Amino acid sequence: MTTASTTTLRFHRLLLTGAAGALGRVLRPRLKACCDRLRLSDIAELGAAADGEELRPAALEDKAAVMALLEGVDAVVHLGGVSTEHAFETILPANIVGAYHVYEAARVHGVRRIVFASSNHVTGFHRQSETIGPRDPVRPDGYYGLSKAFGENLAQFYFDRHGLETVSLRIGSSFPEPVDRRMLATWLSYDDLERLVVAALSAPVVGHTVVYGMSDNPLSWWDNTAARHIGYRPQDSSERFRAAVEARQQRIDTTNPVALYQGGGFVAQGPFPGDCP
Ligand code: 15L
Repeated sequence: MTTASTTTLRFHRLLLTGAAGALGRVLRPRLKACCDRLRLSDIAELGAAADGEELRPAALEDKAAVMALLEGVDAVVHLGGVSTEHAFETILPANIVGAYHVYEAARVHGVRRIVFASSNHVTGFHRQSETIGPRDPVRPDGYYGLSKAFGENLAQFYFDRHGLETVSLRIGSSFPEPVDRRMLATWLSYDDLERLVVAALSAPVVGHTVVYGMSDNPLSWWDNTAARHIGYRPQDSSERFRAAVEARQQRIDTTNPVALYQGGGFVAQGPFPGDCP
């Protein structure tokens, strides 16, 4: 497997949660260079263990299971949980209760660092005409974005109270290529995703750092200076896809909230079962 990063950092045991998800499957072969043992967890099927891999299925809402999952682990890449907008009742156990379990288990087991897959949807209700950075107010665009804001606050609290370090990655749109005009700003290539995660694991001191997960896109809504500080140097850009995207999506309806806000379609989802009429 060719990897995009050139890290020499090695943990003894690194845990990847959400390993069966879309980005988990991308990172699984690429994180091996960072560790002797890669522990993989999910509630979905993980396939067969390759050399150096340990498979540990676990539900994030099961505190005892998460406590056992983090035993003997040096660092965590926490992608687990629900990764799109859903009813609050679906988000709560996996993303809110589950994140608490991961941090509590990390504290108990003396884990050094967590790389937390947050999301751009923490700030999705900022307008596309704004340029914002991690110090601007959060404006979550749904229950999913709210749960990621909770995760970032949890990370800050565990650093302030217990010294447990986190890099929260507000991931944009990590797909093989940008498929619409919004993604020309939010796209994060898989190689840059790997570079970002490896930088977040390797930077010597991070405290709790919040960065955006984006490639070197010429159109951008995010000031990502903090990502430079942790050593992230994106090498891909959405620019080479621009002509194809613009040909496919020729008109933008600027009265549509989806085209006004950074969160795109997430800002207009719901109501969900469980919401009051
Ligand atoms: C996310 O947080 C989602 O996990 C992903 O599926 C995309 O929808 C992405 O945001 C996005 O904003 O494009």
